[in-house]
Amino acid sequence: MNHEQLPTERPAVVTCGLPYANGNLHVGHLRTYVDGDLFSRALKRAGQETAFVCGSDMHGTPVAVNAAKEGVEPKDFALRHHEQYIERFEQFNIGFDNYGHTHDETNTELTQSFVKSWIDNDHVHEKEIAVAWDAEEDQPLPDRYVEGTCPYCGEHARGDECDDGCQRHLEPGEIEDPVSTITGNSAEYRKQPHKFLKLADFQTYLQGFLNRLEGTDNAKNQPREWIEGELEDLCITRDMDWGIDYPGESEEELVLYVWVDAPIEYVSSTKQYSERVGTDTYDWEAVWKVNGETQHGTEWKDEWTDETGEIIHIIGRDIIQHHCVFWPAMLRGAGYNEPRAVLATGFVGIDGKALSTSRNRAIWAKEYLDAGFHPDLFRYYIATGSDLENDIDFSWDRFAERVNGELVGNLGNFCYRALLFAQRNYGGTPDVETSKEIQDEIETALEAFRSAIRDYDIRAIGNIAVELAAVGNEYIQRNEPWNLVDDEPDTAAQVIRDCVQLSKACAVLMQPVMPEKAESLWNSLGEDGSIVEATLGDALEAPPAEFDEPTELFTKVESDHVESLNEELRARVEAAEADERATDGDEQSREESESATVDIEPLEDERISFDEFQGIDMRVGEILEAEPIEGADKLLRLDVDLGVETRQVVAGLRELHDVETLAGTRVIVLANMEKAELFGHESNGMVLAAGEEADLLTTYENAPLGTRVR
Ligand code: B3M
Ligand code: ZN
Repeated sequence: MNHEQLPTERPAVVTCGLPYANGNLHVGHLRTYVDGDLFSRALKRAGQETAFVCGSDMHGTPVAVNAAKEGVEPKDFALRHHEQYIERFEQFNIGFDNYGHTHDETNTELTQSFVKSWIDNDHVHEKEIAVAWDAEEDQPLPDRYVEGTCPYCGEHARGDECDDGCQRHLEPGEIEDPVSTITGNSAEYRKQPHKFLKLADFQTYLQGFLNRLEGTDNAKNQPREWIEGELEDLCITRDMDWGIDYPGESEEELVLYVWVDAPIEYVSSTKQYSERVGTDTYDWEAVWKVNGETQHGTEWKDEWTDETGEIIHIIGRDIIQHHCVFWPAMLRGAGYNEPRAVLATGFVGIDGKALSTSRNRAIWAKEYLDAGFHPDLFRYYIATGSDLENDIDFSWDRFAERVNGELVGNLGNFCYRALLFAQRNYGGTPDVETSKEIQDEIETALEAFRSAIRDYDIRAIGNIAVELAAVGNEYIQRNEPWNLVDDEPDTAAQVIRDCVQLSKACAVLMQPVMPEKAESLWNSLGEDGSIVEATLGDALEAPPAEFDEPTELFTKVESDHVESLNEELRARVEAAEADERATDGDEQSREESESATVDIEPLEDERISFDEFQGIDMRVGEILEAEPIEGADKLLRLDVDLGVETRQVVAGLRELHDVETLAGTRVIVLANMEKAELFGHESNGMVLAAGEEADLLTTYENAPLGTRVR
């Protein structure tokens, strides 16, 4: 059974990955929060009862290691950053309905009740395992206290995550060539008893879960590989003081692994929200439980039921495994509901390179605000900068270009022109009905908004108002009302009436992405109350007959401002790089991986001749059929129509694209690629695609199949 389309009659919760309370937020961190805020506002706007919740991630070695560097207690350290995050999120108009933290009482209690429930249902067992140990300091080295080589991909990795390489979670003892991050000594392994969640108990369940899961393709497809073969146990305890105690009597020494209590904060934060507003207003149990109760046994929920709420997680793409494998197993083990959708976003790079906090190639959230830019401009840039799964590059040049073109030149310009003309000539909204043409345009935009919600297309939601303003600009330009006022006053009134209505629709539709700017436009239209209360239907209701002279919505970003910001960033990056070269030539930046991203390859120096290019035979084709190749996780067998013949091509698209949707896609094929045999299938040609995510090359219009590409 498939999920019913959004919005539904049931309550929803939208969550964002919890930020570790261990540092300052930069523009890369902000991406998921902007996207989550936008999506939850859009859902509310579409009539879905929604809570948007999150909290700070206070525990684990990410916090303990950084606190130790400062020589302060982890709790004080984490609380300080927690307070700072609250302020920062507010400054970016990220309006959580509840923002808690993992160390508070609600989460401590709920986490322990989850673990007790796993124990009671026989999903936990104890094993002795080898854990990394610093012999010199005589202390265990959990997670980020140790670094080494990933056993899966060979890249440099931290104790519990391969964030430079394959992004997999690593269990204690798995990392190779372990080195203590405290002393730099080679670590040794020692035997210690630990508690484990038996993920294998949930193997069949997880397969079904992934089939039901909605959201981005990476979240739906990547985990399939990770649940092939028997699922290994998940170690849920650590030898540390800082964390939530394991709820057993004899295990005082052990705290729970940070990835146990962190996602449970999603539930705790929803619970706190419910307690604050009252369960009549929002009932957390109606979302997180089935029929409001925890469920156990094998019977329930192999299919979706309509007795639950809608759980939607928005996360960075480096924590897909935690959210699409561990978390649903944790929920099910405790008898809770499952996520309906996981949206995993790409990273943010700076000026075409990976963001790196250690190299100071970062734009900090505070720095953006200090530069004097409105938070909504950043929100717009980030939410619409690429499709959700792809990386976004942030550069001040591109920021200025987009703000000046799309916001100042298009959206702002249209609304200002329309309202100013209306106010000066009619004192407000002209007293006529909106034309059919413009009503239809608005209805089309409303439908695009609804359909983007159904598709979790955050970028499309963010773009709609700007697209509608483009319609308005074209309309006002085509009708030239300023030439009509004297000779054709009725037509002039009609055109302006339409433009005022379009401005109102823009306000309603832009609110999820630019809430504060939408509120200003709403005020300019003379509307009562807050735009937060407005419904989608209000986009078609007449604005007040009278309003004051409008103010401009956006201001142009000046080029000398951009130049000075670029200069500042450049100087800082250079200083950090010089410093790094001077102090430690070998030590590669580890934080690089925090957003390993758009590292663009340098352009090829060597030129090819026109004749050589003529030897490359690229053709327009269309995929007729796509099917997975047995035993090959990444490969698909494609039949591609090249007009003159149909070719079989083997392509590595399986994990990156939704196999069902490939048939019918127009592609570009390198037709004279030498033949190859892969997993017993002949590959006769190569389908062209860009980058790590295999973004397929296609045609702009409809050149016939077989057409040569030059
Ligand atoms: N605190 C941050 C990260 O790994 C981590 C997220 C927890 S979400 C439950 O991106
Ligand atoms: Zn790896």
